[in-house]
Order: sequence, then C-alpha cells, then structure tokens
Amino acid sequence: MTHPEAFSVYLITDRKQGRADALVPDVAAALAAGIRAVQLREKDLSDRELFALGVALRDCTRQAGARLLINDRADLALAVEADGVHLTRTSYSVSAARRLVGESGIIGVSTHSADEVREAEAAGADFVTLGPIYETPSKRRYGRPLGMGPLREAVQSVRIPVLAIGGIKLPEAAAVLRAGAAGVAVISGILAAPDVKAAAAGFVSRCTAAPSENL
Ligand code: TZP
Repeated sequence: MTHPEAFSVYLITDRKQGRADALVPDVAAALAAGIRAVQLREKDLSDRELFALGVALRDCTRQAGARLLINDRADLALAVEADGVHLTRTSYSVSAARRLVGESGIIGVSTHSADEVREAEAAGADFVTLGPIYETPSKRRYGRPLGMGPLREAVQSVRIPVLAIGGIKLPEAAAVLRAGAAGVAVISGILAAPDVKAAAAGFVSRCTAAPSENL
C-alpha cells in the first residue's frame, strides 16, 4: 500500500450510529479535520442508494485528497471510482477482489484473530482491521472483545498495517498505538460525537503524534 499513513485514522460510516440524515456533511467535517481514509459501510441500502452515497463521498474525499473504500463491494468501488474495497468474512476472496480493483486498488480485510490477520496478509491484503478490541456500542453484533493479546501478536507477525477497531475512543487509541497498531478504525467515536469535526481532529492529532507522545 503506497500511503499507509493515510489509514492512521480510518473512518467507517454507519448512519445508524450518527446523524443519519447528515452523513455526507459529517464525513466532510471529519475530512476537514484531517481524516484521510473513509470506508462506506451501509448494509441496509439499495444499490441505487449506495451508489448515490458513494458518489457523494467520492466527491468530498477526492477534494480532501483522502482515500475512499467500499465495504464488501468491489463492483461498487469501481462504479464510484473508489480507491479500493474492504472485505469481510462473507466477502469473496482477496484474489477475486484483486482481479476487479487491480494492483493499484487498495484491499482492506476485517479480521477477528491474529490467525486471520496472518491469513489476510498471505492472501494479498494491503491492510487489516482487527477487532473488536474493546466493547463496542453494538457489541453482540461484533462478538466478544479480543483485548490487546491478539493485537500484539498480530502486529509482531505481519508486515501489513494492522488497524485496531471496536470501542476506540481517544484513550483507547493511545493504548492500541502503544501496542503496535498502525492506526485505528472508528465509527461511533467520531460519527456519534456531539462535535464530529472536533472528535475527528482529536483522533488525527493522537494518531499522528510521535510514538513517545502516547506513552
Ligand atoms: N468491526 C469490529 S467492531 C466494529 C466493526 C465494524 C464496530 C466499530 O464501531 P465503534 O463504534 O468504533 O466501536
């Protein structure tokens, strides 16, 4: 992946956790605060609605010089000229996605254990999210928190960036960076905050700080 630093804070969308009718302005506010990677992840929209949202997010991410990835759907990623696709447990394989997005496309993979992180790297993923590390607002959907053990093990055994996900607020961001995470993936910590721009700015400054500042 050419610019892994873009993913130090990876904002993932979920209209249900933020202000549903203000998703695009909220993402724009986060971009204005310095976020450089966004994943469109809205599981309940029709293809037509997803396409419209993808085009709107492509416009604002492009203006900000930020990356846009689409959850699960390499076809939609191509349709909206996104930078890549983010695969899940139920998506097709990394190699199939690679055929669609090409060598320059970015492929992220959601993982839930150190073994899955190693498998994703071997399959050709550019980066992974690993979690949930902490309890999340919708904890049952994502399974039990993994804690720091699998994160430490994963970052020591792969070369691709490992982003921590699940229940990450500012204190947790500092902790996972100390454990070796390349960055954090966040939904509610930014989109459910009363001031989205300020919350995003807080993550950007925490996650781009010199490592010694998170000791
Ligand atoms: N995968 C593991 S935890 C999670 C996903 C998509 C949700 C993260 O949301 P939040 O609000 O940042 O805890």
